[in-house]
Amino acid sequence: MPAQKLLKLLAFFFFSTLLPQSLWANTDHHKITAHAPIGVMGDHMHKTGEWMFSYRYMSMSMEDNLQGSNNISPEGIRDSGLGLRVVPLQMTTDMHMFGAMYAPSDKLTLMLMVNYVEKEMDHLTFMMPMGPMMPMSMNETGVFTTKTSGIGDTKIGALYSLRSGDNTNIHLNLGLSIPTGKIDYTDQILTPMNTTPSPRLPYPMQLGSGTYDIQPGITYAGTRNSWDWGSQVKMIIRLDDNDEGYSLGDQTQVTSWGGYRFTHWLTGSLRLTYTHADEISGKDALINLPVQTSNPDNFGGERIDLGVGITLIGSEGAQKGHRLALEYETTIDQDVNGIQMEMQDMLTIGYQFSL
Ligand SMILES: [Cu+2]
Repeated sequence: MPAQKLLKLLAFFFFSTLLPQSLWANTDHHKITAHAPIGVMGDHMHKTGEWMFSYRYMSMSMEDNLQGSNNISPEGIRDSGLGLRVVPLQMTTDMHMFGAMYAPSDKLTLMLMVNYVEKEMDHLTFMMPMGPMMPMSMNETGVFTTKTSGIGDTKIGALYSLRSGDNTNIHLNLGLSIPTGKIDYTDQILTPMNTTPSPRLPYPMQLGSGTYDIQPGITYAGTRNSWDWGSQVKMIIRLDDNDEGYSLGDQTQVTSWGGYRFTHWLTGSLRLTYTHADEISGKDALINLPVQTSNPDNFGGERIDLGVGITLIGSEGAQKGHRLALEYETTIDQDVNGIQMEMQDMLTIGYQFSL
């Protein structure tokens, strides 16, 4: 790992852990169960015998293209000399995530998460001149949209408590992603030859990784007075190539948040997330279109997202145990491998109920 990346990781730990500790170090023992912003998974544990059910809706939006960290236009991509004739313009990913948590003991919380995913991508096709006699110009274009939807990968996990104090908690995250999402979706496209076949769609339009992935991590969370904060480091490690002959890139994510409780039923939060992902290794022989998303090298990179969130907490009567939360994240810095679409923002709305 290059020194610059290591420095970024250390900076996150400093701001999330040491700084808040020293700012708010006092002897107040007012204990509340703090949750991270709704976009963070596996942030909290439960007490023996407790169940929690959750539903999250997450919408992710990508638009325009980057080469490294610089913007590149569709014409720039066409003229890049890489033989690219189809350019993605926009992509939305909507996910419906259903989760359950159960704690057989105070030391251990088990998790299950099932996803339904919908993806949509708009493209611009630059038509090939159809021969010397044809009047069609180099700039003739067409547009088309591809869509996929279905079950995504299923995640099971265990949270194991390393330290449970009055004000701070540390636990290990041990996750396994099971490849229930299909990776052979097809849809109709518009080729530079003005034909409309339905080939296998490029990697970002598939709904799963096709591999068993382990997801180890560690989470630190603290709370004092009306403040709470935390930090989580999580990795995704692909165990093998999938049946189509590739594996998505491994990923490391560091996220740190701070929250403030305005009243007993309302909290607000700020969060910074750093994500590093590798390119795809291997190749699906059936993904072969003149578009950047068909090239395994045009995957991975790094990015920083800034999130703002609110959580409504039901603490009395019929609302007890219910939470409703929203988090909006926007990408503030991004550096991609090769040419890729630019991440714009993410919205997560979630409902949690514990008993
Ligand atoms: Cu929970």
